[in-house]
Amino acid sequence: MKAFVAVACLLGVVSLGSTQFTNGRVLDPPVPALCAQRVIHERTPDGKGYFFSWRDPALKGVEEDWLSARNYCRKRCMDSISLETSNENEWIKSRLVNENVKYIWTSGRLCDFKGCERPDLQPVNVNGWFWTAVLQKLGPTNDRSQGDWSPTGGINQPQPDNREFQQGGAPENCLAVLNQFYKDGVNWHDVACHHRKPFVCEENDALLKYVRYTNPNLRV
Ligand SMILES: [Ca+2]
Ligand SMILES: [Ca+2]
Repeated sequence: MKAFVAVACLLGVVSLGSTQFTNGRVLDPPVPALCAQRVIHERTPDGKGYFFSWRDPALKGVEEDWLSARNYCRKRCMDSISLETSNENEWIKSRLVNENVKYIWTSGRLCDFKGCERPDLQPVNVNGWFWTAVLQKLGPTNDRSQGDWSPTGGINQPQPDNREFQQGGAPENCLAVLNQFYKDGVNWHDVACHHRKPFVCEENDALLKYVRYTNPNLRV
């Protein structure tokens, strides 16, 4: 299994503070009752459960911005999907192709907020991307053998290109998987976090452990 991550270090500096979110929005904590009732659409061979928003009758056609997608998942002891290995990446891409899904959010984000000043995260557009759900760094974006960034985008530049910001809009701080959006295959793009997309939740060990520990009588 090829790992995408060159440095599998924990981003201890990245607190769960709200500095990364605008308008005072925060990351939601898990809700034990919702964790116990979470819906699992598929499990990988290692037993980890996944939820696909478009397969849920109540969420069909529903799209969320990056933070709301994470919070839907987090209330259920999951988080938006983190694509740490090429196996998992190919697995999710085949779902998008087979089920004709245009794009999804992942937990990937640029560390460009307070707490991200650490030297190993600089320059941030190269070394500052991480999977927020598991606090794990992605490989450098200029090493094209790592990760799955698209070679092109809206202004014919390799991803991440921060296009929307370059054109006077919001910074493209969040990582989405796009399915042939620019006729460029199925691969990773940096996209402004306010865009709304379907999403995939992945069970989160830390949230499950926390809820099981604090609710010993609940089957989670
Ligand atoms: Ca994962
Ligand atoms: Ca982009």
